[in-house]
Amino acid sequence: MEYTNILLEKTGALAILTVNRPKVLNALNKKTMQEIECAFFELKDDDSIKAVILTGSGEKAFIAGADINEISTYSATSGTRFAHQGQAVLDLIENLGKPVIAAINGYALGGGLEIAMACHLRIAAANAKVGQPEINLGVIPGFGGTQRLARLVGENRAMELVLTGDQIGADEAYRIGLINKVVPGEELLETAKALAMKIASKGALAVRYAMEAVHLGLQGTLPDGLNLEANLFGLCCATEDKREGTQAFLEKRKANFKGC
Ligand code: CO8
Repeated sequence: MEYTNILLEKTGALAILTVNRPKVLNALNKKTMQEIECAFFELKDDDSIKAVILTGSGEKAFIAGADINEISTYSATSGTRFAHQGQAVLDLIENLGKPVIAAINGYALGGGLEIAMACHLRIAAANAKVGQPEINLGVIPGFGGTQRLARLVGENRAMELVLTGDQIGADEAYRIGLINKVVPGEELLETAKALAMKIASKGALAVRYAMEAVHLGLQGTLPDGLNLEANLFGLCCATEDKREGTQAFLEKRKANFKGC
């Protein structure tokens, strides 16, 4: 697929996907969502890629939400359909099997915050602002915001953000556990890259199973989660990476993981 609204750059084990509609603060229209979906399918199948960074073009915005021009045309039926389609793209990101890091370089509002929350880790520039302003448009979050925000920061904070539509700054977002780290804007991409490469240097299967255990475990009961963890631990024990990781420790050398 030829991409017109995103940029996809691959360097070694790392891919950087940049939403590239700076004139509208990288708002997510249907075409952009299709391109993001296509790119993530490509990255999922590309065994050379071990980590992905998602960011936005320009210095002002990560993603300022779904495209309000399109939302203004939705009926009940098409609104439901597009919410489902958007949710499927975010589910693809969340279940990619490799870490996706959101590098939040400015506004992450509405669908922008929702896509950042579908990523596994979030780093923000100090000037970033995040929020779920949908209520100001007479709608509610539709790309999973009511669900992922409450899971990340708790019902109380999520309810406040969703009902007021207020934006909060990067420091406050960090304080409530919505983002992992705040850095000066000029250090954002390098910090995200360093984190991505640190995780990419681990055993890819262990990384995948760890994400699965945390994410799927949170959807069910504690006994179900513990059972899942034990089964995935057992799967790890069958890998070459486990043999290499434990041997390397015992031989006092650095492990060289192969992802198998
Ligand atoms: N959609 C379309 N265009 C946008 C959007 C957007 N979300 N955000 C900004 N733009 C456009 C502006 O219209 C403007 O265009 P133009 O230059 O042609 O007038 C350009 O981007 C620059 O924006 P501003 O002039 O407004 O820049 P400011 O610095 O003054 O303000 C803000 C920046 C505060 C980010 C402001 O642009 C804003 O409030 N944007 C809208 C934020 C918002 O409400 N986001 C939520 C959208 S709804 C949503 O995301 C729902 C997700 C689930 C949908 C499920 C079904 C599909």
